[in-house]
Amino acid sequence: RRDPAGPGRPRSLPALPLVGSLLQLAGHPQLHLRLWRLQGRYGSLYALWMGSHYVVVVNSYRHAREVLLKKGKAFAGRPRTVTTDLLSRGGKDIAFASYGPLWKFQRKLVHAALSMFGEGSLTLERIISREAASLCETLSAAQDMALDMGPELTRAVTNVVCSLCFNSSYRRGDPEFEAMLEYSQGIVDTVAKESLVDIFPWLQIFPNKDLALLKRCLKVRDQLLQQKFTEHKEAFCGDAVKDLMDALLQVRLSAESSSALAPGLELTDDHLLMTVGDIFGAGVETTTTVLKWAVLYLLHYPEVQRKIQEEMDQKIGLVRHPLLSDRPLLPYLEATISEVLRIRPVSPLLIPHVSLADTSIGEYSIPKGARVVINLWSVHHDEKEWDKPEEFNPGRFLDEQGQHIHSPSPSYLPFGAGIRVCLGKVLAKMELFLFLAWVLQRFTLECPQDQPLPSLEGKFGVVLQVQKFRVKARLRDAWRVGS
Ligand code: HEM
Ligand code: PLO
Repeated sequence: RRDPAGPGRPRSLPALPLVGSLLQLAGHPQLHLRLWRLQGRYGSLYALWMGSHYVVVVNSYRHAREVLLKKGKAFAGRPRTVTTDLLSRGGKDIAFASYGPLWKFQRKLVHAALSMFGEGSLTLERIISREAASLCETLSAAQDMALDMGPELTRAVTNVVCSLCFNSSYRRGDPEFEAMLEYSQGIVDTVAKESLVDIFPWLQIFPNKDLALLKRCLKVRDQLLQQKFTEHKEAFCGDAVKDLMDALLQVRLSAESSSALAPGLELTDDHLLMTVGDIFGAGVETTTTVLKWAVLYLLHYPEVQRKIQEEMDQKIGLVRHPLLSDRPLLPYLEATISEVLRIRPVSPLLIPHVSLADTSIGEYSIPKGARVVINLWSVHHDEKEWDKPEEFNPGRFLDEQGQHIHSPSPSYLPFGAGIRVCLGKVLAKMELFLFLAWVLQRFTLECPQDQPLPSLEGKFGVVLQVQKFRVKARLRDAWRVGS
């Protein structure tokens, strides 16, 4: 079975019996950086062994596109791991479910529900703007204080997905929201860490205290999800669909009567719960993380912030609120968002893919069942594709006139691509644009006096986390006079 040098296979890291290539990776918590640097010795496509799992690591966009787009279906599987099985009750969600008819059905359902709730219509814009206004109020009240914006950004984003999923929202200091903040942090800190590292549960390489923490957090999450589910089931009458939860309940009803699902397939309560859990979890953690990265980079690059504000002053002014239809008017803000997503990809290794049949990448043969890790960090920091990749430069996404955004290199996949592409891409982009536009129209974000600029180093995990930092939100002069 262990045939790393099989004919036509990618070059492999040295592998020991049982633990595989663990020795090369242990002691490197920033796994995306370690895998990026290993290219120097092994080339951009290489393999390694995690215990009995054969893992192929892709570091170039050419190979990434082949895996995600050209041969998307052949690589559409997902591995089963101890922690993601706990999170998703054995893959009954979307993100950690392997390829199959139920996964396809769930994806289609959520996609349809998201479109219904407003991608393109005014509903989502209204929900996001309401939260943006409330965020600005909080910032106003905390003016000139050194504020940790983390919880405030999280609440704004959470309320958007909460409205979408459950037709509800949280106020400041709501104990249920505080509980959610805590459990979600615990999950982010522990889940999927072992997709590369814990190979044999019986070797117990994965720290048991992490597993205990994950189980504790999941218990709290499950209670919360179950409560929302029960409330919706009791109130559900079939015609007034108010949110994603209702939409899923309704589709299940009609799927049962119209046999939209093949015989033998069933959308159980667990499937519905885990699907909403995914959208809620992904909806909160990803967008919040990008907003924090954006704020952090604006502290480091005040001239970028100034340019965004100048553009807004010219095109929108101070009298009215920013709207989604302003996106073409604010290319520099859009370019800044693109650059944040490039330089600090939220999902630096995507979620591992699995080959569903014997196949190939480039000239290398890949056996069925191989785990394929796409290193988005490498794709976004490739020196052959990007001029000074570690430099934060929104201008690289603008055309010569500075009027339109475009990627100067195809080596850019912040949301993945192909049949596993992010389901929330449109929603996430709406949120990033509106939240940043609202905040920067009113406030200038600064590093509190006498404090060093916070670190730009991320913390690797299922999302690339930002270290905690404080910000001073100063009301812009025009708003001081006007108010
Ligand atoms: C998957 C990025 C926001 C829902 C993914 C993947 C990436 C990604 C890279 C993995 C693709 C792969 O494994 O090949 C992002 C970024 C976001 C964001 C950068 C924010 C800026 C969201 C939001 C939602 C969402 C707001 C929910 C509404 C999902 C789901 C999947 C996914 C359900 C799993 C898809 C599947 O496995 O079939 N996202 N995402 N994401 N995302 Fe997002
Ligand atoms: C975030 C913590 C939540 O409590 C649970 C959760 C659900 C879905 C996960 C998400 C977490 C992290 C980001 C993920 C998302 C599914 C798709 C998304 C992995 C673990 C990305 C970026 O791929």
